[in-house]
Amino acid sequence: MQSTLTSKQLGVLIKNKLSRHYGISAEEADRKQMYKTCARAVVEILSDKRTRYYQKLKDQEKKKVYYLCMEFLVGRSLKNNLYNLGLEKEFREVLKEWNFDLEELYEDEPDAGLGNGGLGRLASCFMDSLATMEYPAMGYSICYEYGLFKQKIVDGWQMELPDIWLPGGDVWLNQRNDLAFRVKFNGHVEEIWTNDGLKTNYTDYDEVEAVPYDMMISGANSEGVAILRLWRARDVDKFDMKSFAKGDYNRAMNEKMNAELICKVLYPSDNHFEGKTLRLRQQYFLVSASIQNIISDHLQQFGTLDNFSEKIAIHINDTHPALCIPELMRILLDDYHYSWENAYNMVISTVSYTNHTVLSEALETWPEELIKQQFPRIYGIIQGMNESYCQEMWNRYPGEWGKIERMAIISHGQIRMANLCVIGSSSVNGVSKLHSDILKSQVFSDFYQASSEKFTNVTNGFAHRRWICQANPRLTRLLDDCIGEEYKKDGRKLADFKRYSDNRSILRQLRDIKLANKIDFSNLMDQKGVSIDPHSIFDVQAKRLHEYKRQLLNVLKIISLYLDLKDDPNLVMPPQTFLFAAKAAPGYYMAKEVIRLIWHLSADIEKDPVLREKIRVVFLENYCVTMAEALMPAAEISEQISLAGKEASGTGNMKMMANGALTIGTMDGANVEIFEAVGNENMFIFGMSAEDVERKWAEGYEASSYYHNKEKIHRVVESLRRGFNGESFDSIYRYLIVGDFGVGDPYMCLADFEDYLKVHQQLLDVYLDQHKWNQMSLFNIAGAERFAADRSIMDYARNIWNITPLH
Ligand code: 475
Repeated sequence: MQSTLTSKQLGVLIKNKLSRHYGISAEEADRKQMYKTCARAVVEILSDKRTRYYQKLKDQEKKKVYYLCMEFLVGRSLKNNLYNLGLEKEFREVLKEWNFDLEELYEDEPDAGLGNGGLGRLASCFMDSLATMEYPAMGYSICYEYGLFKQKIVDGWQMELPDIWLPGGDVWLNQRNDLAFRVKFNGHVEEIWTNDGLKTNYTDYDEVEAVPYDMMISGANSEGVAILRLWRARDVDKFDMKSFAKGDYNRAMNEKMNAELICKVLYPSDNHFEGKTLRLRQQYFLVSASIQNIISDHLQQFGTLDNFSEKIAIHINDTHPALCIPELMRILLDDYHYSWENAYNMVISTVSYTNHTVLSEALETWPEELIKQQFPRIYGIIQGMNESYCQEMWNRYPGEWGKIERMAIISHGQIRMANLCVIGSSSVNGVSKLHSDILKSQVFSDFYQASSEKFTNVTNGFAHRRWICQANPRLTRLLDDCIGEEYKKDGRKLADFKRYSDNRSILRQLRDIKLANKIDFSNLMDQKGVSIDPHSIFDVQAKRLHEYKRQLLNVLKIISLYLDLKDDPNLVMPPQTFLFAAKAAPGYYMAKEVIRLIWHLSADIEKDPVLREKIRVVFLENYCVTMAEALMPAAEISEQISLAGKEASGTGNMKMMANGALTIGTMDGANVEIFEAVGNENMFIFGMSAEDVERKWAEGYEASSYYHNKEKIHRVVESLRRGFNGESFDSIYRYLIVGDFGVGDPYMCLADFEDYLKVHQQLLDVYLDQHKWNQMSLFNIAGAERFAADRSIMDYARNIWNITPLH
């Protein structure tokens, strides 16, 4: 239900809070104080709503899902919650009386950037759907003190600055000291025989306290409120009084620093495994606190764990929380004395796992020794699971050593988290049809043969209320007028928009909306000192910087246009602005080189008055959720050009299409399903398919032969050596042509280059036919119908978690 507060009641609520927290009146408050006060008012409204909702959930004794993820890329909360509560109008009115502008207050909220990219943003979109559709659910993660770094570009170099989000972000967090748990690390485990059999004795461990900070997320136009529980580490009181008394304050404080280090900072690598001990400790910290919390809640409600897997689903988002499998085993075995077999079955039937990447460098493997040292009991359990699984496979596939070795959890001194997840859960899913097929046929093919029933697909989605209704109010009004408001609850209704594909007035309005959004975006960038021509085509590639995503291929295309224009300044070409937004992992050299190339190419073009009338390149600094919310509605061309087979799904592709951008892309990830949705006539597909790529590798791919034999490629690659804006890019030339170990161009940019150029030209030709373009745009908006996160969540609920909503 929408909240029924009147403006008057709201006014009283806000005034009381201002007085309590600052001792001031509304007239005396500054913007920061007013933002925080509004946030506190919303939190209070949410608390009441949650109390009612949780009572109902409890009464109905419904099965719940717990979603464990190391990342939630939340972004801002004030606007989202006001929108979902249906209170934007009331807040706007009250604030106006005191001369505050709600839109300005929104800008005072820092982004909660507790995630890297796709995986973390997906988790946040899912929380919105779970709340809106009133599924019993809770998210668990870590309350990082610093979120994903802030990006600054200095002379083309990416600099990383700390993201201090808590001052300003903390108003959304409700500290729950009453729900703290202790997490144990290190120490020793002994096995002892007692009258009741073999017992384990765990001694000499270090303890850290995990304190939950709850963030509430309102469902849209529903009674639901989801809770995202973020754990912070706190020193358990082991203050060293002796050292303190001797004046050794440093030593006295040492313990504390160590404990609190755990949730200091989010690791900034996306699609890449970072084998740091602190990261492993973060993972166990999340998992242990969450599982203890789940068990204690369950016992409180039911008084027994015998019905645990009937009432609880635990979902692990990628392998990062994989240790929840042995942790749950540990508690069932050691604390509640279930037999190994019973515990094992309970765990498997409770846990499900989503894989988000096939990149081998992202696969988590931890040294056995490290796991043993950090969590000795967990290590013992993993060993036990490994042995029993290998034994089972040995019975099924006698003599097939190679196969069994590939499926083992422990091999060559390493613990393979993906294998642990597949073995320890009842469901394994990929995030697009193509990706799930690749999991079955390649990454997990042995497991698929052994237990095909575990494998399934759930194509990703995006929170369409956030990414259409809140981010693009103009388009929302048009949709409301054309198809009514039902699509807000039921994304599939967006398909009704197709009816307007021949309506010239609607198509013109679509064009006007896009232009207005582009002007808004240009104005926003103007404030940051970046000038963009809103009348040029906005060609957007916004995503993490990664070789496989091939920002470089996009740059090579732009360089080709650049060289064409240098050769013939009179060449007719519609003005285009190529917008890049991307953070590179701090230690990722090639990614940073690509940013430098984009930056210098941009500077080079700016110096040429003829060129810059036709093509401009803009690198948008510090891409984050809030910037994406402004950028998606302004995008006209969506660049989704990963090497086929590598992008698990992509979700920016969905957000841009839903805002009317046309996709130029490869048959990769969810692009394949976008293609199914809109058809060849409404999308620009180019390049090799995933199968073509496999074949090409098998045949032997030689980047240098493209370089030597294809004139356009030669010209572009050569220009890298000459450089731009006075900087040579020999590093990238070498990456493409020479490569490490003689394999140049590992993501096959050159193989797809010519087709990409050709299709880009076709796209420009269509752009000149505004009517056709607008029609295609409309089909994309309507076709986004199947990518609402609500649909993904219904798939998970029905096919994996086996949960039903409140009503
Ligand atoms: C995919 N992150 C997108 C998105 O499903 C997909 C991995 C290891 C360590 C740290 N971070 C990661 C990812 O694997 C990740 O973000 N994957 C992304 O998940 C949601 O849409 O294609 O690349």
